[in-house]
Amino acid sequence: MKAHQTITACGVLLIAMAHAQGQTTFTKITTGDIVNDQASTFTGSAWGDFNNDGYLDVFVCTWEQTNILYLNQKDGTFTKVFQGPAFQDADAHLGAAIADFNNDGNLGLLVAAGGASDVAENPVLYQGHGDGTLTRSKVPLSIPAGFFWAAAWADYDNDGFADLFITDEGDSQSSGGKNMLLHNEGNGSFSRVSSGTIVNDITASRCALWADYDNDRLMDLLVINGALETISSITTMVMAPSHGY
Ligand SMILES: [Ca+2]
Ligand SMILES: [Ca+2]
Ligand SMILES: [Ca+2]
Ligand SMILES: [Ca+2]
Repeated sequence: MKAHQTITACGVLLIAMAHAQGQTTFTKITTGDIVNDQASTFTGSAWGDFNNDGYLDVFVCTWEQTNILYLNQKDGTFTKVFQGPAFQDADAHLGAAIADFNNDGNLGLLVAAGGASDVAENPVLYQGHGDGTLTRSKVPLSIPAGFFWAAAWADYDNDGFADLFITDEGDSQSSGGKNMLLHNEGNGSFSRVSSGTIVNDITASRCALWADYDNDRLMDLLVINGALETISSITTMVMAPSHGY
C-alpha cells in the first residue's frame, strides 16, 4: 500500500444564523452522528436530496472503509445509512459526485476510487431510486481501472444530459495519470472522449470543478494537480468546447 497517512477524522457542520437580510454568523453543530462519527480517513462528500423529500442529505466517502449516507430528518438531525451496495464495499473511495444522469428525477452517484492506493480500481456508478437507496448501475463506463481521486458532473455540450469528468493521479511510479471525460449519450450509455488536452495531459490530478466562469453558457473546467512527491502543485484551466480543447 502506498504510504498513506492514517488519521482520525470527523465532520464539522456549521449552521448559518438567518437574519432578514441574510446570514451573518455560523454556529458549530456538536451533536449527532454527522459531526461525531470517526473513521481512519474520511475523503469526499457531497450534498444531494437522495430521497426527494426537499431536504438535502449528505453522502460521505471513506478510504477503504464503508461509505455513509446521512439522511436529513428535516429537524436539524440526520439518520445514518450504511446498508446497501453504495455503502458496504471497502474500495479506496476518494470522491463522490452527484447527478441525475438519466433524467428520471432521482439523483445518482459516481464514487471515484483507487487514488492513494497501489492497486488500480474502477470508479463505481450508482443509480439512485429516489427513496435513499442506491444500486450499482448496469451502465458500463468502459474505462480502464485507475487511481481516481475525484469526479465532477456537468452537461458540457448542453444536450440535456450530465457528462462526467474523473481525475486520475496515476500510480506512485508514474508521473501522473490520464483523466477521463465521459460523454452521456442519453440512451443509458457513456462514451469516452479520447481526443484533446482535457484527457491527454499526463498529470497527477486530484480535484476537478466545472463552472461557466465567462458566462458564455458553456461549462469550463478547473483541474487541480499535484499529488505525487515529485510533482509540484499546479493548476490547469481547461476551456470549454467553444474555445477548443
Ligand atoms: Ca432528503
Ligand atoms: Ca437518476
Ligand atoms: Ca451532455
Ligand atoms: Ca464558459
